Amino acid sequence: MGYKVAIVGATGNVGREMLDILAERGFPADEVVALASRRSQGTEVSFGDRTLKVQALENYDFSDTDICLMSAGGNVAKEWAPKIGAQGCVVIDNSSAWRYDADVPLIVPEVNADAITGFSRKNIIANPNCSTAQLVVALKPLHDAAGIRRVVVSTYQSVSGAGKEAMEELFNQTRAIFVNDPVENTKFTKRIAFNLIPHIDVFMEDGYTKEEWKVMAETKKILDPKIKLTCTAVRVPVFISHSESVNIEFERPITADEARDILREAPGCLVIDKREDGGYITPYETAGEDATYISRIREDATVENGLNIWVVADNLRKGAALNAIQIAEVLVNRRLLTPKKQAA
Ligand code: 11C
Repeated sequence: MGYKVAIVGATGNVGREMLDILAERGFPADEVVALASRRSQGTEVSFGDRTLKVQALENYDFSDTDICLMSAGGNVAKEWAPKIGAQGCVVIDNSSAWRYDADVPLIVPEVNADAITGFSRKNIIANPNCSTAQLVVALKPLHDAAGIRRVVVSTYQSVSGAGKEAMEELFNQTRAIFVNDPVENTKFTKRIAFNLIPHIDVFMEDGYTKEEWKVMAETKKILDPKIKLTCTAVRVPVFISHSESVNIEFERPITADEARDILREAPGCLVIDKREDGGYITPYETAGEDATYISRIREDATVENGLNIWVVADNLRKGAALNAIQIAEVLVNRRLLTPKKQAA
């Protein structure tokens, strides 16, 4: 007997990916329910070769649902995740609302699957920010091998991280520039077409943006609080997939060849690293893919035990929907959750 799974935010970029990935991976679900705000009630979404009618979150009873995959933003998560969790349904939330709560595990299965057992305190598990997820998948095997002391990361983040309207804004601005129409910004603070913007999420008091803060705080929670990390997050005119330039200082020596071999064997990683024209990955090539791609592995002689790497992944998949479903798979495979129908 399988699980009953609800997707909250089923009409969004990440919600639709979740439905595709559940079907693709044959997740053991007897029933999948698509939920969103009242505004989207009745909208149809695809699930494998079927179509689901979206129901209103506000009217849905979670008491016979086992897993809720939530991608509906921080405010919805703050209000609804505890209510849903209290009905015995495990919430895997994609927003930042619960990530820093000591009673909520923040999980990237390739990195810290064992930490998942803490979920039963609130019945909530958090999924990290997209730029953190791919970063820690690449850092974990290197940290195990040589001990990471400090990381300097610069992100090149696609517009899909900011939602469907942001993707439309890039498309509309690009078209407007070609046909000489006025260019309008609504979602971004400056023009994104043929430009880039060193600002994602709100500014914090210390001058970092919230996106940068998230990468720093989440890497510590998932991987190791002792790692020193600084981040500059930049929005780029790419539709899907985030890229990261990552400079790493290790405790112990590690060569580029050793790092390449380690990353080749590491879970979730795919190394494309030929030192020749085109011998590296670009974001366009990773859209729709599950792996975290790593290229441009090279030693940094300006610091002791330094390496530079280039990390790219589909932000809607590894950065969000896929990671959430991998978390659900850990619950299932480790028998941490019995389907309610079976338990009854
Ligand atoms: C972006 N990384 O690209 C953000 C989107 O905390 O889950 C995801 C925000 C989050 O704009």
